[in-house]
Amino acid sequence: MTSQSQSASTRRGALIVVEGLDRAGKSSQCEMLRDYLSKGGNAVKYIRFPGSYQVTQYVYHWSNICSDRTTPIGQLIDSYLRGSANQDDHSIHLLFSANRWELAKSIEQDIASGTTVIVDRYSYSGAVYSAAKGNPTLSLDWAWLPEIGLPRPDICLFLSIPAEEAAKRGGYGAERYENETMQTRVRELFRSLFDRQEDIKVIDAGKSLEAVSVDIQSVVANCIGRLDATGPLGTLGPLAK
Ligand code: Z5A
Ligand code: MG
Repeated sequence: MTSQSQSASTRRGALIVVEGLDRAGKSSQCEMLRDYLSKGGNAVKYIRFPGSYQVTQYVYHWSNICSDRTTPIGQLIDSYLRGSANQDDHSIHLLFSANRWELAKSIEQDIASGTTVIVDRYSYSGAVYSAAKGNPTLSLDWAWLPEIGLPRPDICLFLSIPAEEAAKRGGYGAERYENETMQTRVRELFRSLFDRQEDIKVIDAGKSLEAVSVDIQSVVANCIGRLDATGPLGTLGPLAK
């Protein structure tokens, strides 16, 4: 079989990004979606950012990926988030982006070979959290620039949750961005970013875990069903003006 006819016979996987504020339930929902798709016979991987691409056992319908912030870049980010190391705002921003770039090729290869990849936080968090710091030389537009050219999600699910509901889910922890002021700015910036992006699907994440999961399954099934018509995986472009 030629490589051309091989690729023509392999249906590509979908790139699904899950975004949202702290405690919106992103990681819980990514895991539930991974299990749901795996049980349905799909090859599926799950990546968390900031983190590393750790492929563990990969047998038929079962796969697992976790993030443990152990790549050299992941470690720098981890110590910054925990407050044990300081970084210039631009510098840490570019490290978050580099953490995505170091995995971009693997993501593209997985998608091309028919694996659906679920990503927990991506470029949208990257741009928004950095811009939320209010540094006058770090605007949302500046923050988006290093993301241009990364694999573009087929769909980005934004888990929307009121601040009061998020606070009930365990409150804010010890990490750098986990405070009310930062979270309010982040919420506003996600809104401005999504006004300038396509393929964002807002999910009401204030419902029960199971109800949110069912809503996500339906959106994702629709996205996977449209893949043949969607064409090859795209790349992130500049923000609309
Ligand atoms: N960051 C950045 O600055 N630049 C970047 O490029 C990237 C990230 C990628 C760490 O992210 C920080 O990195 C983050 C942005 C910044 N800063 N902050 N703040 P992270 O992804 O490692 O951590 P996180 O997402 O903020 O926190 P989280 O705790 O992992 O949130 P979550 O994944 O959305 O929620 P969860 O773990 O699934 O659930 C949280 C709790 O709520 C848990 O007890 C659940 O059982 C409960 N839960 C979840 N869903 C429900 C429902 N539906 N009902 C009731 N309870 C629920
Ligand atoms: Mg999480």
